Amino acid sequence: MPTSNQVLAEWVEQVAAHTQAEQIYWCDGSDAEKERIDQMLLKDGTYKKLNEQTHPGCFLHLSDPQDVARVEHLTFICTTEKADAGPNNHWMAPSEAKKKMDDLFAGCMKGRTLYVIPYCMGPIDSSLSRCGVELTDSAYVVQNMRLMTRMGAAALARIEKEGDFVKGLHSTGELDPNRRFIMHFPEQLTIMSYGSGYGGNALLGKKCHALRIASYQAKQEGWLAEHMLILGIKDPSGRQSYVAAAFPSACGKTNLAMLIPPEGYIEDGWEISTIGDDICWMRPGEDGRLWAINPEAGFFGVAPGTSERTNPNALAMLYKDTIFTNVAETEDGQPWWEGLDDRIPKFDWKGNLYSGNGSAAHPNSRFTVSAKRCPSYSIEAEADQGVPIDAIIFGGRRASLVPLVNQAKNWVHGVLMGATVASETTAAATGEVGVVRRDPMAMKPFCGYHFGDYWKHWLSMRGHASKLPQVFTVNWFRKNSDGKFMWPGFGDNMRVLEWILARCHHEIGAKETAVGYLPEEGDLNLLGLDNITSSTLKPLLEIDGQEWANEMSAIREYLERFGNRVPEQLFNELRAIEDAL
Ligand code: OXD
Ligand code: MN
Repeated sequence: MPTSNQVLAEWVEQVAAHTQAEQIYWCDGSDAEKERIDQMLLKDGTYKKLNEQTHPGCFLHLSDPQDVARVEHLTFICTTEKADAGPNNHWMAPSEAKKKMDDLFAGCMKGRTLYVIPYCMGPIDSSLSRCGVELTDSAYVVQNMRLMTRMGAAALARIEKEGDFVKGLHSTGELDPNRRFIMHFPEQLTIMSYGSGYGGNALLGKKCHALRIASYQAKQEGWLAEHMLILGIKDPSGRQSYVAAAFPSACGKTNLAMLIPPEGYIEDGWEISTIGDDICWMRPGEDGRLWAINPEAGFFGVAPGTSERTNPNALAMLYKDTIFTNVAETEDGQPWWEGLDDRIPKFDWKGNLYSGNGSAAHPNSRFTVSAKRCPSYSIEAEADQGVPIDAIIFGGRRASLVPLVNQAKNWVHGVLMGATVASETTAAATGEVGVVRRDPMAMKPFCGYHFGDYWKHWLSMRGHASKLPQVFTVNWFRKNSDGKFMWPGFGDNMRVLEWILARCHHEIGAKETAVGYLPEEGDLNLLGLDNITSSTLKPLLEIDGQEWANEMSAIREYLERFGNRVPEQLFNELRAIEDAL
């Protein structure tokens, strides 16, 4: 399936020569191709077939035990000027990075096939979508990209029509952590990734393209590429609203995106639909609103904790045509992970007999599945124009301080809130788990340029869109003095969403505090919630002046670390809050 796009044809030839690939294979995205590659992966042991009766078309892949998460310390933004990458990124000079990667790639595909994957991020005919081509020597990557993007002949046709595309070069190399780098060259719309087969490092359409490179493109072109789920909510009157929500990795974005409301809500006629669970591209429309698409076509979700109680929609989609990576396996060949149910698996995520000690599935074990398999997936996710966003939510895991929900007073305040949210780290990235770190807009690992410029870009949206969404923070993870979660979360988060929408549509008042608008006592619908009354909820909806004054000092210190690129408006807003406190 060679191409009429000269740049692409020459790049493929040049990479094949440099890597000494044994053969070149152009992916067409067909069912026959999928079947052929599945069979090959089964034969070479990359895949293990799961129970065909309970999980038809599902496969288990166990990765190298040292290659199970994103590697932020090995991920670089290679802009000409170091200052443009900002203190939020690791930086390497483009020439040095290119030389390092050329050395690693030299001859690395000897005896291997070079797969060419043309892909489109977003609906194939949408003007909001962008295309890329990933060259990889991993057939496992091909099968994941098939689920996560619109890949193959249709994407290639769009690339040939448009001309430009993001170039992504990937090799699993030797899977040696000492020979592993994920390099981004935003100015050249190029990605080079070596030495890992893990999703966020290897499926280049996802974090590398749709966030790091796209955030850079979005800044040039006046839109936003964000680490956000997109959720549709229809109320009993039939009014349809859309919410985009940013949470750090492994903080429940997939669960929120697929939420099933409490029974009373369903009876009343509320409906939730899923547009996306991880990435959101938003652009100002002619009507002054922000219109959003989910650039992905599938879900690469965290398995542990997914259950009939926490996310029935997710569970329902995982019984067919799913790739499981690093989960455990039951005696009869079913995938299993902690939190699923009380069966004891036979094998752990390394393929060893499970001893009963420690986790059987890796804490960052994953499922890859087409979005179309999700019962709550909405046809609106395929709409070329996207969906109009009413509310933007920023969240994180905070055991203390941060209330259940808080509305920003205006856009600048909302940007300040987003820029300074903090969360406890999770197993989605290599490193210590449970450490509180600031994770602006949940983009700490994913912003392709200097955070100061990024916040300026967010503020500039006021000039492009006259009807911007309302901005909120949420915290489902507050704990009491016994270390217990104070809010039930999951489906009950609907109660908070209802309040958020009522605020967006100017239907309800709020308690004004120095740090934002909070629900008045009695305004959150608690009907049908056992053990939670307005009074037990009180501490979750209060602001402690002294603690928040301390938080503001910490925020000032944090912003100052980004130097003079931080927009002055954020400091003005901060000062106003400090005065009010
Ligand atoms: C992801 C992540 O895989 O954020 O979505 O790590
Ligand atoms: Mn993510």
